[in-house]
Amino acid sequence: MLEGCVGWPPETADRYRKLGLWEGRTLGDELRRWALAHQDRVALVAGERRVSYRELDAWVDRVAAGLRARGIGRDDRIVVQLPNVPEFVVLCFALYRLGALPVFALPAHRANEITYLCRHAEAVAYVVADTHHGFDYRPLAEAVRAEVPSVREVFVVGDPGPFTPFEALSAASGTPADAGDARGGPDSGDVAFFLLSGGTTALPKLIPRTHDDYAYQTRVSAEICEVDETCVYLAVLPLPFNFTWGCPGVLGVLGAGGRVVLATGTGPEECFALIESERVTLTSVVPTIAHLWLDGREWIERDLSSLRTLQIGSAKLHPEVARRIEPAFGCALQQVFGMAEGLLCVTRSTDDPETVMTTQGRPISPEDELRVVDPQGRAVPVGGTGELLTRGPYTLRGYYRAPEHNATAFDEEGFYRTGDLVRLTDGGGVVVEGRVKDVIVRGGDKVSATEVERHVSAHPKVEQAAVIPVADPVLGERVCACVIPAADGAPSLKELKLFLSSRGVADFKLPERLVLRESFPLTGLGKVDKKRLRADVAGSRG
Ligand code: J2J
Repeated sequence: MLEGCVGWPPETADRYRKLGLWEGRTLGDELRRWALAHQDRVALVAGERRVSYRELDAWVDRVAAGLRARGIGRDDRIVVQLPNVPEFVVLCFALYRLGALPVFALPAHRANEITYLCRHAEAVAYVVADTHHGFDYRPLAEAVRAEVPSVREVFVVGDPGPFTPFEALSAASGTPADAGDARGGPDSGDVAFFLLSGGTTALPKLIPRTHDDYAYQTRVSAEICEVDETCVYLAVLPLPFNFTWGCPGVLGVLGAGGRVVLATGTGPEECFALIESERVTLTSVVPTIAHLWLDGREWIERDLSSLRTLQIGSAKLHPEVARRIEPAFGCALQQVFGMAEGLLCVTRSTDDPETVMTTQGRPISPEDELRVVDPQGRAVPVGGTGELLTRGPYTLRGYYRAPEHNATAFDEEGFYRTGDLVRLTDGGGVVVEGRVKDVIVRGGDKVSATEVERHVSAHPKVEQAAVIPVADPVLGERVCACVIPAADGAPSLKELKLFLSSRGVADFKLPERLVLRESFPLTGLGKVDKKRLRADVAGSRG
């Protein structure tokens, strides 16, 4: 196991292998098998570009050879920050083949997040697009390079500016990627890549996912979602999101010989046009996008009859909205409750409609273990609400290089404390009732309150800050900064936003509401009582 990672206990790993859950193939090998099986079928569609399985496999080999020629190999970390372009898929599989480890950054991340990720992972390279949605990533790359000396190389998809063009990686016709180098190729039990946690800590945690565990997750979720060769998946959400990459997402659909269509935005006009023209059968969105699409359905004339399933997850989908999906889109709704850390729950096509409308599904694996506990850690009877703890064949046992955090994020039996408050139904369904973790779910984006507090508190006009969610009809929740001003005056919301942006904080984390207070309610232990603060703020106009 890579330094800084926590594996499954050997006897547990053995069991998962014996049960045939972990099949012993790396993700790079998997693509080779899929390419042999599906040859000239179209694997990827992006605008006018169509890439067959065979072409994808060969492109991956060329890029892997190019990376290896630049000294990138097994266990090296590479921060990948690309929008939904074919190069994302190609690069990740090239790294999987080399045993080098992509760290999945979101396109919305800025210097604050990227610098941290590069430093924490001691990344040797950083891969960006030239520009995306009006943002130029090259100056960001320059700033990151200046800050983090381990980053030797920056590769750019598009106009490279001062850096190496991504295209240069595939120019050389080297030896096949799996010819290996001195460090050897990866083993299926090795870490394949890092997802980011939507976590609670001041800085995002890195989630190691192994080849075995991720291959299992994507294969099983594809089976449950009845994905086959006829599946056309529209990747609407960012590719680096676990939901899009592997639930079943890109990997599950490629594994079944289906076709992946990459969307560049989430708006109903673009997405409906793609669904119509590519005859999309499956896609996955967050509730906020589902809302926009429901509205869009009223004025955008498109033929969406190819859609079979719309997956919705990442934030709570309210039953009233859930009930509108099937009539509006003429397809089945599938609720998805997942987390980058592992556990994935989905509703099934065979579930009765009430279960699909009112639960967030049940686990995809019979080996997923779920416990619902009260604040003292005691089991709550079925039907009661408590914190969800889980472990299983694709749920992490520890964050990367985070021993202190791991000591509290997991219990002594290796169960991961999700921070979600849930209730289990008699049928084994999970209903998400709330959360105990200090996170704001804005649309599908997770914002750590602690992280934003750290930045807001650094403002000279802020004495103390507490960041809380406020309810919002469109996004579900928005970020609200509650501030006790410093003696010499209070900051305005605009000042705070500019201040956080200047610190390189991603836009989706910026407070959208500011509440000034002379003091905060405190708990018996002297900590800010956020529950009361939330109730106060909800009951006032700021
Ligand atoms: C309520 N809260 C939900 C749901 C996730 C599939 C789908 C989503 C994610 C994801 C994912 C929810 N109702 N249906 O990784 O594979 C909240 C919970 C959870 C957190 C995880 C996937 N679905 N959530 O959203 O790592 O609070 O993963 O713990 O970004 O999102 O966030 P993240």
